[in-house]
Amino acid sequence: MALYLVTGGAGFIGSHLSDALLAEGHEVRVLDDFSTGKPGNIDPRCAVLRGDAADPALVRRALEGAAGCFHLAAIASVARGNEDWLGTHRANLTATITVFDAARAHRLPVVYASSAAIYGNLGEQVAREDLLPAPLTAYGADKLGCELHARVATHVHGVPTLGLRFFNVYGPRQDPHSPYSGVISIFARRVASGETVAIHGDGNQLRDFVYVADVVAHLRAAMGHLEAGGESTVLNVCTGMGISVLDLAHALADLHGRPARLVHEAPRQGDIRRSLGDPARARGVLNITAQTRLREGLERTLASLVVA
Ligand code: NAD
Ligand code: UD2
Repeated sequence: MALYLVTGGAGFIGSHLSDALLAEGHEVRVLDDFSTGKPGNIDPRCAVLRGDAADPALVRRALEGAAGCFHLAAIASVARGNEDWLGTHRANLTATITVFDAARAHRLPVVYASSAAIYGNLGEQVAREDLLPAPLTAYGADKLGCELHARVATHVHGVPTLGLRFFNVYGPRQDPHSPYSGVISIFARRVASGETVAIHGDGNQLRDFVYVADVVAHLRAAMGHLEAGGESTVLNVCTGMGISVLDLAHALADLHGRPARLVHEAPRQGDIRRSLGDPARARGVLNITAQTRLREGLERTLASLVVA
């Protein structure tokens, strides 16, 4: 059993990961500034450090005695990256370099969150890891920067790194109240409370939605891969199947047994038209695939809202 640092452990994905690590008998230390994360997401068995993941002294302290780091802290909203370019840059890239730098001393393995946003607009192509990245947003550019600095961490400083390019993650605990949150949590809450659902643009934009438990399984497998001496690399975390935003709104309304009430709004600036990933490389390297079907994941997400 080991001690792991989870940055962003008060957030949506980080809190599910922490729960899974605790269930396996590991110790978890969370570093979070609570900018979007919530204390209530954190299991009381976790040790908590409150602060900025771009603070070098704090991150060094957070890594003391740890066997590795899952670096998930970031400002995850593409829209916020458009509005606050410099502020999100500090959280999304400077903090990642800070973590790699702190991991240098003991060459600790770092599994970090990259994003499908690094691909940019691929037209009809399915996103494969060997395609040339061409991000279209500050968020995507910073996540690509994380991958480039991970190469430096590995090749110059001997830090094992694995970057996971998450596609659109969804599930319980994704904040349904913030306008910056993921589309499924926003739609699920609005459908459940009988409110209208806002479709940005025509709604035919396509996304590859991956359930949070599957993302957690990839994160754990990635750490296991590095601990076993596996190569440092980047991998997609996706299902390989897409659904349009419009069909998603109808699917959620159907599950709720009521017709969807839709309003169309202006398209979001820089919105990717089609985001669909190829999971083959992750399957090859980590021997893992996303298991949860969209319908099942949506049902669990809706059920969590009813209980909450
Ligand atoms: P989230 O907002 O729920 O979690 C992020 C956490 O990081 C929050 O608890 C927040 O308080 C914390 N944080 C932000 N800035 C910080 C800082 N400077 N110092 C310390 N803590 C800070 O988002 P999430 O969906 O759980 O995202 C987790 C990671 O996965 C992020 O790196 C995000 O970019 C990435 N990602 C998410 C998705 C998705 O669909 N949710 C897709 C691709 C990549
Ligand atoms: C998500 C992640 C981001 C990133 C990227 C990977 C979130 C919040 N963001 O960005 O972190 O890594 O995936 O590609 O999870 N939409 C509506 N109405 C709404 C809200 C959204 O139509 O009320 C549309 C939106 O315009 C977009 C789609 O739904 O076309 C998905 O939006 P999103 O914000 O959930 O996620 P995305 O793909 O911008």
